[in-house]
Amino acid sequence: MLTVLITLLSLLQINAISTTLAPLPYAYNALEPSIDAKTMEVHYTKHYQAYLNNFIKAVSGTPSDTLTMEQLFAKADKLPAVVRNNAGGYWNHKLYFAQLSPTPAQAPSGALAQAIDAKWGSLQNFREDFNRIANSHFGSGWVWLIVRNHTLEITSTMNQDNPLMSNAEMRGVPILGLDVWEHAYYLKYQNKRSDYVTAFWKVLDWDVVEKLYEQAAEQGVPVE
Ligand code: MN3
Repeated sequence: MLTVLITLLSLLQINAISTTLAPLPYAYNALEPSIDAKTMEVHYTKHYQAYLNNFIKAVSGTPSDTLTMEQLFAKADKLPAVVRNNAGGYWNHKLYFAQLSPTPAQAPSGALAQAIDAKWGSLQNFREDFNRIANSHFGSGWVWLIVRNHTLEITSTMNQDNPLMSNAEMRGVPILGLDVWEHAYYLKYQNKRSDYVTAFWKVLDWDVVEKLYEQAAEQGVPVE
């Protein structure tokens, strides 16, 4: 429980950059059968780790070395591709792994549930919209639920970009992020991305999404 809490707290500090990955707060096989153990292990220990390693290598000794994640993302359009891709890769995966759980809250409650109902009418309608965007996203990227101008929006980004970046089509604070890179699902689902997207909802912990929503609502959000 403490590990989960620490992970969550560090997740909420978007400026925090650590040089090592915290251990995953659940076992690689804990999300079976929704997400298989091999995918989790390779995704966490190879892909996520590589983004962090390559990010540190790319910024070492450069002016970017002293910037926070937030500052880096704010000038993402001016960064070398290697910095932007790996900074995004690190941050996006931090969110991804922290929002998954073997014992997830299956639905939002409180203010987040109200905001989803206000925008989409129901959680099911929201999921249908989100799934449509996730299933039709061309190539590698991410699909997000963001807070923008005090409202919720669904958006997607290419590669390892995210909605905090200056170049994002729709900027806002991500409170839920779905990795639709093939490395996130191919071992188990092959070309059937929609089966992975369906399975994702079974292991998404809405408590985490809700905490991020509350924080985003408190702090205010970037406005175009
Ligand atoms: Mn990934």
